[in-house]
Amino acid sequence: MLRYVTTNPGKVREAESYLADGSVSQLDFDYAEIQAAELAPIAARGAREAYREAGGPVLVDDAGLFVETLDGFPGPYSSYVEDTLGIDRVWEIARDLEDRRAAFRCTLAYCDGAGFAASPDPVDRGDRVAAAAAGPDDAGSDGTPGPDGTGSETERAEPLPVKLFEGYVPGRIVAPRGDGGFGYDPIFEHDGETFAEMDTERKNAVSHRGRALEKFAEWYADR
Ligand code: ITT
Repeated sequence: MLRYVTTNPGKVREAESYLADGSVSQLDFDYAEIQAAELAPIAARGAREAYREAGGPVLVDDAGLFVETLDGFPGPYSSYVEDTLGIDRVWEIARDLEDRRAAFRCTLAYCDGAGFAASPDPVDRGDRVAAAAAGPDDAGSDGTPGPDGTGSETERAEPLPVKLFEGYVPGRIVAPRGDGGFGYDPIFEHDGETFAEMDTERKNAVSHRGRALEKFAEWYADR
């Protein structure tokens, strides 16, 4: 069974309509999020860690809000910023900007321990040089587990391949409106409505996560 790796029930609600009943379940697992300017390496590394935890196929969902005139802030730090500042203060910061364009991005990272045939969606093969240089302990955190879950040193220096599916939606930051959704939804407007004013079906039809899940579901049906 595929495990959808997240601590956020809002993401699971949105993912459910793309993934066949009974074929997926939530894995409430808080993988370590490395610091990076982009979502893909964070999600890929999280998928390797979650695969080792689950011992079977996993799908990690990493998302963020990128405000254009703040050079993409909070981006990969969206979770930290929501927890510390909160969305009302993010709105207060954005309110004074002349240009409040922003985008949500979502990266889904899939790992099942095997390799991937070529397809348009990218594969993260990890940074083998850095993994090898970091030595067996750190390389082990990215490496291929052997039958006993540890692997030989050579195996551990070869990170597992992770397939990536990306989704994006443009919009702008507005004063909070709406009661639905989660996270930054009340301050993100797309086509005249905030995501918190849309029900799950309508948000999915246009959202970063909906786009990424659509690509994943089509690919996964053949796997
Ligand atoms: P997991 O890492 O356990 O999946 P999380 O909520 O921390 O849960 P992310 O790191 O991907 O997930 O999310 C970064 C932040 O962006 C976090 O504050 C979320 O609430 C928010 N976020 C993610 N997707 C969102 C969406 O579709 N609408 C609104 N906010 C979203």
